[in-house]
Amino acid sequence: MRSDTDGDWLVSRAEFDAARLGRDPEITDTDAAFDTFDVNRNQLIEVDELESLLRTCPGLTDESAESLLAVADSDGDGYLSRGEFAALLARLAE
Ligand SMILES: [Ca+2]
Ligand SMILES: [Ca+2]
Repeated sequence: MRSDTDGDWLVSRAEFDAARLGRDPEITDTDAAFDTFDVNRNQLIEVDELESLLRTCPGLTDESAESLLAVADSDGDGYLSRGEFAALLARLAE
């Protein structure tokens, strides 16, 4: 049963990642964008990194990095996780 517990955790983790990331058909691009703009490699997009994204893609939105971060940061920790970043890009792409 102990190995079942381990197996369940691994499956849950994989399913979680798939559910979170896999439903966006542009996830490969979003993932690549996240890695590109996560300059300090902390797996979070902070406001400085969001600003550089907006400078790189000036036609993306008129909103400031601060206001985009405030809207997209759904768990309120002040950073964009991979999932929050993907959701933001999906929204901007509409
Ligand atoms: Ca970062
Ligand atoms: Ca967040």
